[in-house]
Amino acid sequence: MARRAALVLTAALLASSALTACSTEGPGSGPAAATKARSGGPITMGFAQVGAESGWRTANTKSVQEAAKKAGITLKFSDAQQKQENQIKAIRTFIQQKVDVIAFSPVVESGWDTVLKEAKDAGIPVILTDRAVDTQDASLYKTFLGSDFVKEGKSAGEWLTGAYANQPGPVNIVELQGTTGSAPANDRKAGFADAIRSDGKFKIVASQTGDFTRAKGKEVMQAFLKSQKDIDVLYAHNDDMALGAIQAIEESGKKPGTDIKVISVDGIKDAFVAMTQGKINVVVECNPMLGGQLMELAKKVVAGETVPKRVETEEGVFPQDKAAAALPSRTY
Ligand code: GYE
Repeated sequence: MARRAALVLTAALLASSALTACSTEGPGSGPAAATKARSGGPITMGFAQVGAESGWRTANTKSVQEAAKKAGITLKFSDAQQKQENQIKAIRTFIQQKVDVIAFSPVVESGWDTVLKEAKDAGIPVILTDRAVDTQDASLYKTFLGSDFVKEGKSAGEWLTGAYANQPGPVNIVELQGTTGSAPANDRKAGFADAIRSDGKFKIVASQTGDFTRAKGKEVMQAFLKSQKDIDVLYAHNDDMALGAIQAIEESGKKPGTDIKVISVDGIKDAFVAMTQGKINVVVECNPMLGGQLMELAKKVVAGETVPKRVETEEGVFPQDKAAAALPSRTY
């Protein structure tokens, strides 16, 4: 309320409110664009989630909800069902509701400037979590919390080049991409391509989106199996698509993990189980348990403290022979 009122008050008041806000803003941000530092009282966070497309997402949602509760932060949660327009609507609603902070995991990378500008003009700080946005204006968000998806793709590719180091080519790869235009799909594709580029024997013979879901992963793999007669490797951008594809491979009479090597990303329990059964060869971890760190960052940005522009999570790579030992301690 006070934040909004400041926008329409006299020039003198504007100047003083801008001064307070300047502690958190870089040079050049006008008073209307400034986030007013706030202290005390319960914090309300509007959280615009991508959807419920995967095991990773379910774990992420649970982590955010539990952490908000623990931190005493009131959470307004919205599920966009993997649609950008739903997320934009949710963010506009949060702005109308005058929440203290907006956190969201952008379904795709581009097309956010307008709504982020609206949040900024309303003085509401925005935290990007899990997925990044593609913008020229870094002042439209306070911080990003999540993974290095390029690195994940690279790790997947490096495992492959290592596994096939002493084998002749060609090595025919099919790729199941995540949601078209999303940061993890773009970056996991790029990182992987980078890692296999130096050796011409690795060939991506087909690459299509499976939208990060089991159903789509299965469907697209069925199509790959029909159109490609010689598939050595499946690279799936997440476990759910890999698990769906494994069903398709089995139904075609082939053995996943043996006839077709399977590389996946995330590290959900079901994927570890599939690894212990020999059906997935390697999983690159991507940590969804971001809730605790998100609430810490939210408290800081609402209080007007400076936070790092990018906070990355630590992750590992789990080849099949490490799966059984790791399975009991998997938390998602
Ligand atoms: O890998 C996938 C989910 O954005 C990192 O989204 C996340 C990805 C995750 O649907 O399973």
